[in-house]
Amino acid sequence: MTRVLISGITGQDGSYLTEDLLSGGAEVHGIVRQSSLLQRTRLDHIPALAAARTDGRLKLHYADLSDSSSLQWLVRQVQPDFLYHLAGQSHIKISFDMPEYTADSTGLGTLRLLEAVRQGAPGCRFFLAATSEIFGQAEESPQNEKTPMAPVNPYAAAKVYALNLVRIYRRAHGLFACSGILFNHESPRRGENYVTRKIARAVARIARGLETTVHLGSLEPRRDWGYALDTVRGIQAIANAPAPDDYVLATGVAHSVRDFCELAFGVCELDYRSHVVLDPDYTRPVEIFETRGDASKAKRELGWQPDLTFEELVHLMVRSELDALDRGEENR
Ligand code: NAP
Ligand code: F7E
Repeated sequence: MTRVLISGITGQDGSYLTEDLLSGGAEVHGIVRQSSLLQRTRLDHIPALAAARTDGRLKLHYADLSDSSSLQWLVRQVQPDFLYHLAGQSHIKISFDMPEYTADSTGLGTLRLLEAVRQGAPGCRFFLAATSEIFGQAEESPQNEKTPMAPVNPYAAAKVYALNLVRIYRRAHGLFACSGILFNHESPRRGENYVTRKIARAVARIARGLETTVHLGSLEPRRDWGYALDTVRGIQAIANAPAPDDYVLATGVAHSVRDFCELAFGVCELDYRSHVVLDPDYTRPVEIFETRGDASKAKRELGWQPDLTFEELVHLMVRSELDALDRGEENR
């Protein structure tokens, strides 16, 4: 049975990846960190996961990206065939407020995990969730694996460090270390302080009369927004490729925050202009105006391409928020 260790199992991507891996028959081990609440909202409600915890195919272990000894111990104990490294502080505005913490969890956390693999399970395939943010405001569009790295925020700088480490460990130590240069990917499980989920949630609450406005930063930035489940399929294809390499995963199409608002409010026949309040609290010291990825290498070498369109994604996210409200629940 394939044994997989996931850092970031409680996050958006980690929860989808876990469902996929369990349905494919793998044994999944997840890293969770100590907190005052035991609720893990993206995992707790999934019946297949509850069953897998009972039959021992899903195990959660306490560790932290800041704590080498727990990571070293865990990798030695589990002896994973694959390690999907998805954990870290990933919010860009917060990375300006907490640059040192971001560098430690996202940058050094990757080093600690790579060392744990090199010393304790050198045959393990290591996957890093890298990001389109490494390109900053790129001079070329769309961006591909050869586009120069030019980070403009502390999160992106930490991911550049992490991606360089993956390349170094691949070359210097012969590890199967690979990465996905992931463009934005969204879903009903996206964190509530990312713009797509924030808008989808607000639309549902406004439509049901619970709120009247949503405060946003700039509406002009454009992002290559894909669907998290498509990305999670791509991540697995990269980790299972014949040789370790880095691949862009993207849709190739960019839309503005304004486009997202227009469509999302449109699902409930609302006009975003009556409900969106521009608020400088949600702008950033440096903004990237457009990201757009070229995933032709992943398509050519791995046969990967995204399925869900932008319009379908927006509908899915708003409908999911409406359904959760109508069931009397908060969405996970
Ligand atoms: P997410 O929902 O924010 O999940 C982050 C995960 O990391 C959570 O499980 C979190 O645990 C865990 N974590 C954070 N700090 C940790 C620490 N110090 N020790 C152990 N675990 C820690 O992120 P996501 O959207 O699934 O993204 C997954 C990865 O892809 C991230 O590395 C992100 O940078 C990268 N990425 C994402 C996107 C995107 O559009 N989603 C695009 C490019 C790259 P808690 O639940 O305890 O907080
Ligand atoms: O912002 C603008 C904001 O925070 C998207 C992370 O997963 O993808 C994500 O980073 C755009 C930006 O995602 C608000 O300024 C306007 O231009 O949803 P976001 P992001 O910054 O693109 C990359 C690829 C990652 O790797 C990251 O980990 O929307 N925006 N108003 C806003 N953004 C937020 N969050 N909140 C607002 O109110």
